[in-house]
Amino acid sequence: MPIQWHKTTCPYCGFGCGLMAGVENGKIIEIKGMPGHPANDGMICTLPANSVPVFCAEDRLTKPMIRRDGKLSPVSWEEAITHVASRFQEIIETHGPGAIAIHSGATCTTEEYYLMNKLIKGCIGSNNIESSTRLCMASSAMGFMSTIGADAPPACYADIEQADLFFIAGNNMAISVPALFARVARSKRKNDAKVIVVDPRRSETTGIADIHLQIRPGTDVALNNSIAHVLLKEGYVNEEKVAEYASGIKDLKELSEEYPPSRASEITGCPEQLIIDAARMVGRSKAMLIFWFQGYNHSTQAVFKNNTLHNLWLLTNNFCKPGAGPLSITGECNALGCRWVGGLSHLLPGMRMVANPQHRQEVADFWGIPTEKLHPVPGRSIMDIVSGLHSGDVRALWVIAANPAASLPNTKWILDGLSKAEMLVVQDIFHPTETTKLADVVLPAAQWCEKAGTFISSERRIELADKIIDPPGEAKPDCEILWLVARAMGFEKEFPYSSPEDVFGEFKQITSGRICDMNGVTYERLRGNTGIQLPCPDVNHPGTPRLFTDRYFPRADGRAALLPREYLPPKETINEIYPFVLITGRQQWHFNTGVRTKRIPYLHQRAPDNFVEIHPHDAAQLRIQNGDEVEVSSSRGTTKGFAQISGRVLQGNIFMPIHYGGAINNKDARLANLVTNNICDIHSKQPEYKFSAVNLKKSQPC
Ligand SMILES: Nc1nc2c(c(=O)[nH]1)N[C@H]1C(S)=C(S)[C@@H](COP(=O)(O)OP(=O)(O)OC[C@H]3O[C@@H](n4cnc5c(=O)[nH]c(N)nc54)[C@H](O)[C@@H]3O)O[C@H]1N2
Ligand SMILES: Nc1nc2c(c(=O)[nH]1)N[C@H]1C(S)=C(S)[C@@H](COP(=O)(O)OP(=O)(O)OC[C@H]3O[C@@H](n4cnc5c(=O)[nH]c(N)nc54)[C@H](O)[C@@H]3O)O[C@H]1N2
Ligand code: SF4
Ligand SMILES: [Mo]
Repeated sequence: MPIQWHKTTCPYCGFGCGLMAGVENGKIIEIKGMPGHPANDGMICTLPANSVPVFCAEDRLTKPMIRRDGKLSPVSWEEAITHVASRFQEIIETHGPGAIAIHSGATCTTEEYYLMNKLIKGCIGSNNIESSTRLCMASSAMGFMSTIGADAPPACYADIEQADLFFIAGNNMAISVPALFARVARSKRKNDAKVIVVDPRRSETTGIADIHLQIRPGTDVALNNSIAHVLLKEGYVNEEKVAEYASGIKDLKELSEEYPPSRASEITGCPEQLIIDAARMVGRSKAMLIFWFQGYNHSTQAVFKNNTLHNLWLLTNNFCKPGAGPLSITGECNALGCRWVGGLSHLLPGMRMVANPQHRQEVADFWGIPTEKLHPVPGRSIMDIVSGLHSGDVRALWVIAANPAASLPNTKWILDGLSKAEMLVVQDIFHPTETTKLADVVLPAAQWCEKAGTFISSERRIELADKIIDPPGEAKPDCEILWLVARAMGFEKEFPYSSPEDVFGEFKQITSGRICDMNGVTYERLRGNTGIQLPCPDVNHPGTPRLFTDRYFPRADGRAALLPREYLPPKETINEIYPFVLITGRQQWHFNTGVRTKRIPYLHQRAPDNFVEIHPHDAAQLRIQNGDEVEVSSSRGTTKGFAQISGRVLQGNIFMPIHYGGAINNKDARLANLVTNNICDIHSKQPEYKFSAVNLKKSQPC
């Protein structure tokens, strides 16, 4: 039988590349890029291109398991579902709905997020639902909310070819979004566009920069305020025009007075002239496209970094026109879907807020429940859920498609919290993971290509990732597991679905009239094609490439907000005992906590062990040589990796990837989060993963 090719969407980063999966004898044998797709036009990057082995890797979960006498043992689905539902119910009856929480990854489908939200918020009456979006895009979402009044990225990928300046901040897109980087690099070459990169490291992305602002970690707000200072001082801002579409120019002007380039240079460590040059480049640009990522969001000033960056495109009228605007790429493949379904504890489906009484009423009416059933107070953030496990206020946690034991900061504190759960249910595709190892119940899920559902990419494009092959053994699609547990808890009427398509058909109705309106989207319309950009209110609507082109923003006065934000240093401070700043981040060969990628031999062999980038001067002082095993320790724990001595990091900084696990206090410790701090941005509750005070030394042989 010849290979059959099926269209699908990439399950790794949030750029949403169109892929083709080749199937032979019921097995996926090749993945390639889809020619003509509006995101990648045939290109494919390392992770999906090598993902075939993930479908037949040894540790795939094929049967539910329950922990008995300390050991996870296989059971039937019926037993697993009854056990989970009855334990959840007992805990709710004894301790109230707030004792239950769900935490999911951002690779779930829109339909799966919708079911989780309906179950916990609408049926159980708890808002304790979180997702990796809290660790990833919560600050971008909050940044958009405060600046433009809605969590709605306005620009689109077609802008890449029309921009004359790319402002790339805290974003190593050459590694994290290679298809985007390829387009940016091509546009630079063909259109002579300019590139500014702001990053404390010399990264793969800084290679194409005309200006690299190698700032000290955490100092972006001072830099952005100073760029605003130069723009305003040197006549690049038409203040009258700006006031038509944005409020706050007077206050911003006042604040930016305090950030002359000389002061910003002291704070950031960047030469004064380079800051001025960058500001002039911004001022002269006719179409500036802005990208930012975790160098912004993983910070205690995360939302303020977002706000001050938004100030720059607003000041320079760089939005809602071809080639210009803020284009926030999401980390995981359906992070935007997650946000729009309400996958955080303060959100409700269809871009609504828990704290808004009208929104609660609309959702309650839609679900046919009394409004009082929807708790009026936002639930716990994931870090508060862990605090709740420590204090006993949270007793049960259901983890779906996430690996919090490795991905959350300050691992020891996280593991202590997770191990206090009376009921930890983990629904994954692999066992063991750092989190399944702690579970009371493990539920085997079908993965990408083995189930159907929609993903929404960073340019608001909704696509169908259809079922192509059967899942192994008894693994079930996450949707099905969710509705089985819900029904076993007594919510048969609320969960009548028999397919993800049914779920989508219901969910889309609650998006009517919202910016994420998907009423014109059907599985039929999506099948085999390259998706539709939302909003798409009816079946004849072609989709919406750019938002707010009428320059009306959904805020009280219809204008966006210029927000004056003071620079504050990172919350964690270095000291004599912990004199280095640890930055954590990504590399090419692995994805997040590496659960899938470490099981792909080609990828694993390229990057089998963790490393620590060290500045040559620091290495010399500590007598560390390339390849030496080094120990990185903080007040929270110790981890290890191999020294990579390079001028990529500033003196006093070290960098470590996040993709490796390993036990605590043991020679195998490789997990960066053993040492990271769990302080969060107070607005977005997102952890400061990119700034931890640590010590560094050569490991002593045992
Ligand atoms: N290969 C691969 N691709 C991925 C992933 C993966 O694990 N592997 N994960 C996906 C996910 S979930 C996400 S969220 C994205 C993340 O993608 P990125 O955000 O691009 O990746 P990171 O390496 O976390 O951080 C980006 C850069 O921020 C810089 N940085 C650190 N501190 C600061 C600061 O204070 N200011 C500024 N301006 N920069 C700073 C770091 O030096 C780093 O180069 O990647 C996605 N794509
Ligand atoms: N120190 C530090 N820590 C970080 C970061 C950092 O930069 N520095 N980055 C943060 C960011 S941006 C993110 S997004 C998070 C990511 O944190 P997580 O989302 O917790 O980590 P992943 O490794 O993506 O875990 C995904 C899990 O889902 C499983 N899975 C895959 N597909 C399916 C499926 O279809 N169904 C089910 N049920 N399971 C599935 C995988 O096997 C894996 O166990 O990490 C955060 N942690
Ligand atoms: S750029 Fe992102 S979406 Fe595109 S193929 Fe690579 S990982 Fe997948
Ligand atoms: Mo992420």
